[in-house]
Amino acid sequence: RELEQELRGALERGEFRLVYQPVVTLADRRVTGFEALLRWASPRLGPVGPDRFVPAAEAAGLIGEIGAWVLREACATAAAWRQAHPGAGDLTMAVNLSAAQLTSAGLVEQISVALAESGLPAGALVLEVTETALVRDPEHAAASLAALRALGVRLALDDFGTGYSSLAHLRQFTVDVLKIDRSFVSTMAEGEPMPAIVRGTIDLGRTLGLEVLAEGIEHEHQARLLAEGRCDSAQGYLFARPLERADAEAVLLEQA
Ligand code: G
Ligand code: G
Ligand code: MN
Ligand code: NA
Repeated sequence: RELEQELRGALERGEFRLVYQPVVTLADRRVTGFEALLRWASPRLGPVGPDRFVPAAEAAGLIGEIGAWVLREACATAAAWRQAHPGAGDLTMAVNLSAAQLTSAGLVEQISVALAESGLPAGALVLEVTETALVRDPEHAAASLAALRALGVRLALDDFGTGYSSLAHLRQFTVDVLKIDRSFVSTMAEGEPMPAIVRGTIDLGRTLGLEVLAEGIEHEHQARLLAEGRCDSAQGYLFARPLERADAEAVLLEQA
């Protein structure tokens, strides 16, 4: 198909880049890390979002090399930022993994290479997986997560609550961070108490000793309520959109 056709060679032609969305602490709104988000500017098709091209790259058998590039680029960037910005010595970098990536044979090797080449400490890399990806092949996924954990990287459960959320999964798939999906945050209305599902998810995460991160914060009242509710950290347009590299660096300079 046309998308797959255009994807072939896109990496070599330099058509991919990463943008970086800040992660902030809710208590004092400091940037503690970034989530790397892949962008593709196709000369023929224009900008295409990862929602469309990641599945196409999987179908075309290209997700392995694209994913490896994302990991190398994100790790190198994080390592450079930690060195250049005195206040960013503990900065984390999160990278999204699709279902096919999670269970691919080369993943552990790709991550080891990205860490070794960049010098980024494993604990600074966060790998985001979705429940949907985990339940596709649960045994294989659990084995992959265990292997990743053994490398010392951190694991985040992305879009939490939108997949086949079950408490059994939280036991079967050990993670470090719970990311509350933005569809739940968007139900937080001004002047209203915390929706029970958000409250319950924060409490569940805390009880399990996980870091709880809320996604898609667009309004000040949401940030305040989540902070009061002891949610640890957040991402969202209220704080920053996904930023081009130079703009992300400016954010780090500002808070140095
Ligand atoms: O940034 P944006 O809203 O366009 O992201 C849309 C979706 O694409 C999200 O679900 C996000 O997790 C996914 N995504 C973004 N970057 C990457 C990437 O580098 N690899 C994979 N597998 N998914 C990504
Ligand atoms: O599935 P995942 O959580 O990885 O998706 C991340 C996507 O969410 C990115 O494409 C990013 O552009 C988008 N995003 C980040 N913050 C906000 C926000 O505050 N509101 C909305 N609508 N989308 C957001
Ligand atoms: Mn994500
Ligand atoms: Na998400």
